[in-house]
Amino acid sequence: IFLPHLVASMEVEESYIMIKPDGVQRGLVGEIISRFEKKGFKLKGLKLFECPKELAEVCFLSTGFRNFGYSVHVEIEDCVVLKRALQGSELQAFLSQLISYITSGPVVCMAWEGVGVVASARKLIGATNPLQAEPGTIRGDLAVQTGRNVVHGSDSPENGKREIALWFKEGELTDWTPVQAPWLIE
Ligand code: IDP
Repeated sequence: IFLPHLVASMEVEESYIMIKPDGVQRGLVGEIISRFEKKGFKLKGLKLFECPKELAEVCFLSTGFRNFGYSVHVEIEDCVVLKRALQGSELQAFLSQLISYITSGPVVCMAWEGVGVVASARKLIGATNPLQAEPGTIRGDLAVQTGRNVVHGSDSPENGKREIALWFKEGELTDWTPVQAPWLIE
């Protein structure tokens, strides 16, 4: 989903950004990281990671439900029950597709911090369907299909925090002060 109403705030926020397996396979890691770096956000966590199936399920169950018109917040414990209930359904087939995509190769997990980073990152990334994403955005410039849209970005500050906690272990995040900080924020 694209959230044009998500207006950049003046708050310092965190966003979970992930380069999906197609972005890694296509050699776009440097290009994508560089767009966030050049904008002026601060990288707090970075790793190449093979997403376990269980984590993919937690992340995509809510997306799957949303695409079918339901608003559901899924926790890890709910997965087994939900998956059983969905067996044989269209929603389950869609979910399996999303899960095999995200587990098909390594992903790059990132935690970015900055003023208004959540909405700004969504703008840098562009619309979910790359054919509708504006030129100049990551998806607009580098992708053609929703099912291969190279990058993920959190859709709210709350989800930014939640997703960073889900994808990173304690000790994998670093707090530091970039020397350019006073040249970016007055
Ligand atoms: P977003 O990534 O722009 O926030 P969401 O609607 O949250 O978009 O969907 C999450 C991800 O699920 C998408 O980025 C895309 O990879 C995948 N996805 C969503 N809808 C479809 C679809 O209709 N076909 C294939 N993949 C989809």
